[in-house]
Amino acid sequence: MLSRRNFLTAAVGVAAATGLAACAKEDDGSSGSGSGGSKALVLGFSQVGSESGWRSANTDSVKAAAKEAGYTLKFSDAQQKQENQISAIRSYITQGVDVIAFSPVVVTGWDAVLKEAKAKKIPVVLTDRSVETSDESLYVTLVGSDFTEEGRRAGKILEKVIAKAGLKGQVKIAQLEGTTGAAPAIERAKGFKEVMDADHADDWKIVVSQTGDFTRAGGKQVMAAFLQSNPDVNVLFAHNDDMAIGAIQSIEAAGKKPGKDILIVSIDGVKDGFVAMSEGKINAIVECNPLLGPQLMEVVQKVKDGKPVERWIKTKEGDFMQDQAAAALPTRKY
Ligand code: GZL
Repeated sequence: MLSRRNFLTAAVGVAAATGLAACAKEDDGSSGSGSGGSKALVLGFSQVGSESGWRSANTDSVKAAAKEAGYTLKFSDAQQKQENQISAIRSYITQGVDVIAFSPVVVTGWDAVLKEAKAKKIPVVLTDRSVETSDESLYVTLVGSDFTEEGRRAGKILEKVIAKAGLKGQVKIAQLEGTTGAAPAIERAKGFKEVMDADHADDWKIVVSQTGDFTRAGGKQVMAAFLQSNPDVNVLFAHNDDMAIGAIQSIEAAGKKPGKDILIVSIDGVKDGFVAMSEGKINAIVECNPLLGPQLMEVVQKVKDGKPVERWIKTKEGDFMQDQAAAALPTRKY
């Protein structure tokens, strides 16, 4: 797995290569005029898809921040298909954009297209998710969360949830994994397992684990199957709120009470997740902040200007127990 090195200044001299961008047409309506009549910076952005509330909030943040910055944004939605992201990146290279940014749907399979961008001296910025590559010059920086830490935080907050619920005896965990091969799925599972192995080797067990692909439909379908195969599950760890919300539908259809018969810990912190928490159906949420737009545009400008940037720009995020949900809801931004 990529060793994300914190705060190394990436030499961006190459990345700052002028790469004169053709004056781009508006692809997405979120184009700017640039400042003082100069050509607006042209940013090519390939988004994973629109699979979850988190993703929609992330897209909104990127588009709003690009408009605010006066950039010409060329935006594409890959519908969670890597081949669509690769062809979008190739088209940005052909168009000669100033900077390419993308959230890679999975960690592997990017070297070839990133080498093409490097050959054309177009700098690449990763946002949200990371890639596995042996050639660290293929991208300048990652703007995103520490998913392994999110997994650890989920394990630690589950301890509080179990104590608060007074759950005794063997903790039988069902795990709804994110998209297979995606950095958040790999790393959240890894972080959660670290806590299990270190502190709960004898009383916690993941009895069933499967991907729900970060979607509500996936969470609902897979949880229904879990309840058939493992009716004695008493905890659900979902890699995102959308899968947890889908799972809640199956838990209730099985005549069980989510948040009581099956304790639920989830990750993201989207509004619907907080609503479910305020209704007592989710017990705790580990926040994963999707509002990356402003930070991303700041980095994009620095990269264009050839200024050094940190190798990993982490997002700040909190953890929420059920009794905090109602008070937090009115101020949630996504
Ligand atoms: C995490 C992001 C994940 C969210 C899901 O940064 O990549 O993808 O947790 C989203 O909701 O689909």
